[in-house]
Amino acid sequence: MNMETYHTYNEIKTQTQAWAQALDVVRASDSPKAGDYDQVIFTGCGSTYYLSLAAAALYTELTGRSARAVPGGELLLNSQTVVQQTSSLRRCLLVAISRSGTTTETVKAVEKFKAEKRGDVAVISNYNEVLSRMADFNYVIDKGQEESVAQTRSFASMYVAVTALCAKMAGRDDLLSSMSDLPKAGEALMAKYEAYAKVVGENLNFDRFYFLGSGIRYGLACEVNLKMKEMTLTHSEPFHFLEFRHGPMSMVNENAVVVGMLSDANRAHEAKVLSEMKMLGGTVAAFGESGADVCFESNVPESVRSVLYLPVIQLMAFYRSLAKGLNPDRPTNLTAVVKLDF
Ligand code: F1P
Repeated sequence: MNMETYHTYNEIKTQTQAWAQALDVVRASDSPKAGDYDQVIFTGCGSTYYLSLAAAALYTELTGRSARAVPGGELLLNSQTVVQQTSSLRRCLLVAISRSGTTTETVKAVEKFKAEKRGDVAVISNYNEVLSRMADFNYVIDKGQEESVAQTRSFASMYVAVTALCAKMAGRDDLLSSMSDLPKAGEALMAKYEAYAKVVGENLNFDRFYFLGSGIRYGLACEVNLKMKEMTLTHSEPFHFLEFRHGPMSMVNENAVVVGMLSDANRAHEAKVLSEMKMLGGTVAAFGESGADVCFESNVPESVRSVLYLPVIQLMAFYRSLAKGLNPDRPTNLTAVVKLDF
């Protein structure tokens, strides 16, 4: 089968070009100053909500300031549970993330935020659309644009952008410059591990996938879980590592794959969970900088290299989709953008 006939495959395999553009765009643009804001909120829908979860955790880790992530629909319909009444001096920064820049909940939520004069808006998108036109700080990564419905290249490009933005707002130019090594590391990773992704993806004895990720990686665990669900119609769920023992691990058997997005900082605790799941008959797929089934070997600092968890798992979902006779470019029941009558 010729993989290049699928948009999804081409988009996954070319995504590092979009990572590079994301870095260029953020480096060249003005950025908000962390000290100007009482509250920082990240928002998006589906994939871009999960991106927001990852971004909020990273923002706090790098700046030491609190941030939170909410779905666009929640910010629109339940903003009273989200937006604090900030002092007039220091306001709220809303970071809206959207591949299309036209998702109704996200657009309406930003319109409401601005109408209520809550603060400033930063937009990260792959298209210069209505959302970008409302931005005080606008980051458009057009090389992340894609034909397929499930986000792969687009998501990764926006994640690199928000990672760079968090580093910049934290005043960590050292981290920002170290990110230049990511595209090369991503290329090497896909070249080395595509075969591994194919073997796991094509094994239809597996009927359930669990994605474990903690700290800055939990939002990414939610995203790759969505990829597996959207592209392959497989039962899958994301969890924080230690949470998996508190009930969900009852599902682990020889038909289960447990994907572990290992950190350096908490490697011992996380690896123990994986070893226990192997004892229960599960197949473990560990990802990390080193000492894992898939090793990044990037030498990029841990806080700014998490995009490297994505490509091999995206390929795994792609190959499973084909093995199940599905079309990864056209996930069942889904459209590329959700437009609602509000
Ligand atoms: C977000 C979205 C997601 C969905 C899928 C397609 O659109 O519709 O809700 O999970 O990934 O994209 P956008 O606001 O990022 O364009």
